[in-house]
Amino acid sequence: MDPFKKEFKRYKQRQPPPDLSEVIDFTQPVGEPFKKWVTTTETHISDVARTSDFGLLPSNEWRVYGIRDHPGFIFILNPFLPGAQWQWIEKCIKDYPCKPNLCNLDAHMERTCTNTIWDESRSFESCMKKSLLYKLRWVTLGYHYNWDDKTYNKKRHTPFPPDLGQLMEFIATTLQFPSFKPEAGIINYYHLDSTLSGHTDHSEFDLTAPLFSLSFGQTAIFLLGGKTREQVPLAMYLRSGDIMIMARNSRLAYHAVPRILSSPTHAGAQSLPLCLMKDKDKPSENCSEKDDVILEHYLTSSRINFNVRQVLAPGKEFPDEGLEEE
Ligand SMILES: O=C(O)CCC(=O)C(=O)O
Ligand SMILES: [Mn+2]
Repeated sequence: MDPFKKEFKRYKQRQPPPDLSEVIDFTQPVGEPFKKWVTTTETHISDVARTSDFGLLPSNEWRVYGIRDHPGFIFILNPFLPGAQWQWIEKCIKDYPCKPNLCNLDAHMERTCTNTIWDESRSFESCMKKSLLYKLRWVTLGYHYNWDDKTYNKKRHTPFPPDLGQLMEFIATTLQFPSFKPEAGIINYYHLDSTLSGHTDHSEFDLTAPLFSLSFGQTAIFLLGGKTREQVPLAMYLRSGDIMIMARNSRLAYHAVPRILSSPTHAGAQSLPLCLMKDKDKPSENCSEKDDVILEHYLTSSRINFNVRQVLAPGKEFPDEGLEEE
């Protein structure tokens, strides 16, 4: 078994539980044992009015880290304003699964039925886990990744959601990637028993552009390896709100999610991460109380990750073979 797979299996295993003492925890001060790996980076100050529009802290307050021996890997510790992650979580649950975007459920039902995933979950009341929402595994945006042949195709394209595109361009510019174009997105929906095995994301034509990844809900253990499976990966926590970027030398690094961890239970019930706890005295702006209950129920046992890629090199079209297909 290669070293990447070995670490994947170690963190996936439930009994006996794995030793988590070497999982990099960016919420902790960079002391022992992590200082041998972690470096800190300053970001420049961006337009403060725009950061708050996106629900982000002013960028000079972001805590930005790198990892020694993984140049091009960037980690931003939850830069969202209190409560602001919900606007993006709601979009991932209510809006982005709808057409014209594609999702795993399209294979099992009329394509337009996936427009009603959210409404359907509202009718399930006490047994929400039986609803379609809990069967959602992925949504693709923009140039839709084809899972079977691992390609993008010029014809499998719908407009990238403008709100998400603007968020990604803003984050990219703040991190000094001003020419990044959000052209393809994958939203992954994980439950507490989900995993994602080791892989590289190499199907985009422009592999010099960074890949941006945002996480919401329950915590993942994320493995970051090197260019081959022979390099022993580092493990780190990806928590709600955290942003991770794979750029330059790390763009083609092997990575995986061997484990989703649930937040500590409260009074015997599964709970939300602290940063998602709502102030019960303040009603949500756009959501009814019932919507809040469904969203919170979902997030107590789920993780949402969206990752956004640039597919084409600046000014370049799809290569010819892309035109022939479909
Ligand atoms: O869930 C994650 O953090 C990683 C997702 C991922 O690697 C992918 O969709 O290619
Ligand atoms: Mn990936």
